[in-house]
Amino acid sequence: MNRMFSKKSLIGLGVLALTTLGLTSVALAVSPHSSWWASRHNTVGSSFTNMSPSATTFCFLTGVETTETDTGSETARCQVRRGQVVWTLEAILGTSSDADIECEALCYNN
Ligand SMILES: [Ca+2]
Repeated sequence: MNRMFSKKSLIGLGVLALTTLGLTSVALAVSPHSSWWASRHNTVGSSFTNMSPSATTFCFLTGVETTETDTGSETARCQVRRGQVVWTLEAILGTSSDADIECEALCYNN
């Protein structure tokens, strides 16, 4: 009976070791790909930057800076979207004569 338990323990350790190795390999596969920015100044609307391929990378927002968004209509927004071909980074301003928005993003290989 002790021998059976011992075998099971060994099998359990083997499974644990393989799982750990698998998870480590996945973690090591993620590597930096590229960095991007988009900005818009003084006028309502959207300015966008096409980033890296959506099939092989993932991107996320890393920085935002706004100035002169000091009245009710002066909204400012950064947006990261996964398109069918590429990721896009968008800098969006509401109605304004002097507001600014700057956005930064990073992309990593899947
Ligand atoms: Ca303003």
